[in-house]
Amino acid sequence: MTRTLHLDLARLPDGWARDVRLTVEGGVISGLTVGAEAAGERLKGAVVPAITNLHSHAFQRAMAGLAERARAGVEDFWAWREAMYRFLDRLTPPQMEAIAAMLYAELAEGGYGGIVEFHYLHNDPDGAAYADPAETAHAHRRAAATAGFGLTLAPVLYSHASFGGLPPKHGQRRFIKTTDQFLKLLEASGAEAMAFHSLRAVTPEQIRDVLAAVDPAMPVHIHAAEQTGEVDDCLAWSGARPVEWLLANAPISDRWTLVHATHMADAEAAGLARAGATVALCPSTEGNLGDGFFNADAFLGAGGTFGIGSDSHVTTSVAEELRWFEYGRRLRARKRTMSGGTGEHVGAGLWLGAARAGSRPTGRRTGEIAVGARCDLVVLDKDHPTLSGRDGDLILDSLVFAGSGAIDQVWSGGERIVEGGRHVAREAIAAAYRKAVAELAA
Ligand code: NGQ
Ligand code: ZN
Repeated sequence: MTRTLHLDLARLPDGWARDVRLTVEGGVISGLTVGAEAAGERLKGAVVPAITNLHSHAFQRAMAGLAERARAGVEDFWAWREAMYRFLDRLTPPQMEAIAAMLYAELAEGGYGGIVEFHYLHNDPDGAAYADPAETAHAHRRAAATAGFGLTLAPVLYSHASFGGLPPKHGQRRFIKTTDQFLKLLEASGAEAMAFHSLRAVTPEQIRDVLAAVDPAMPVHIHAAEQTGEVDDCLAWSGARPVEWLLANAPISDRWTLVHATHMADAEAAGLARAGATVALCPSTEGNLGDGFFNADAFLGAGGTFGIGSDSHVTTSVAEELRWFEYGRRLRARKRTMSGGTGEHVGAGLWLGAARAGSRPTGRRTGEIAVGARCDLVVLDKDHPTLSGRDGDLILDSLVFAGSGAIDQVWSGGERIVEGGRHVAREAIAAAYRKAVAELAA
């Protein structure tokens, strides 16, 4: 189906333009004319590219806020992880679907147009494969379809508890696959991307065998160097730090997305940037879990690319993630306006950069209002108080630093999924979500 959209005001890759006509075919922008006569559907306000969320464990949305009680001495990342494992004791595929649909609807309202689902919840509560091994993958596909949200499914290989191929723990039974089972799952789920959970969870042989078996263009995702404990364990195992090990032993390239990459020495950060990998930063989760702060100076100084994931989903707002990143840098450096080149609008630079970063991790062009890119758009209400009197890139600076209430519409793959700031199917999705949460609490 071809559709024609008329954008009164839009942020194109090289600047703002008026009266932009888009033709959209199969969810992708196939034509773009600036200064066009009004035709088709008119989008008032200021239109910017929507963001692809580069990292998600959708089910964790339903436990956001449930692990926030102070317990002196024991409250660290690994204790949170135990709480997360317990949350999985009973979770069913229909509950996963309801939670994911709610999450995707809320993320759309927050400015995202699509998501990479880093999906490792493969097995039933006893740790046995479902009759259809892609059962839980399908649940996420249905959720994305319900929300009209662009999905890049990245099934995850998770085989071991820690470095050196240690046997999995009881709490990990729902994640575990062998290499062969995983390759079958990739097929059965129609995966667009794939993931190794972490260097802790797979062996070097598994990385080699999987990469030899899959489509050489398929995007690859992996968690790396999120916690100092993981860095120490990696050093003890190999003599190298996680990102250092990956750069030396895996074919890291622009096909790869490293999630977090929190603890990098300057040389690792520069090496990762030079290799062309994308970093999926998850600032709100990294803050929530007390991970540490990304080595942005070295990585960005070497020309590195990063995008945004919301990971455990303690917030669903793009602007909040970007703000956390920028404020983390400012707090550490005791300076202002850290990100971007001299004279650049920091909020605009962060937003547009995070949008563009969505292409390689998903394997499809997105994040720009340009011919050949997915039609993922955010329409901002220029009359909203936070945007009143703002023009040009001050619009995006104000969106990022003054609150995201101005999001009026979001389009994903050429379809409007948010209108008036609310997901078009929010009511039905929320009813199913409430039912799932009530079952889990029972
Ligand atoms: C995850 N989350 O896969 O959900 C992980 C916890 C792990 C974060 N790392 C499990 N934030 O890392 O072993
Ligand atoms: Zn993660």
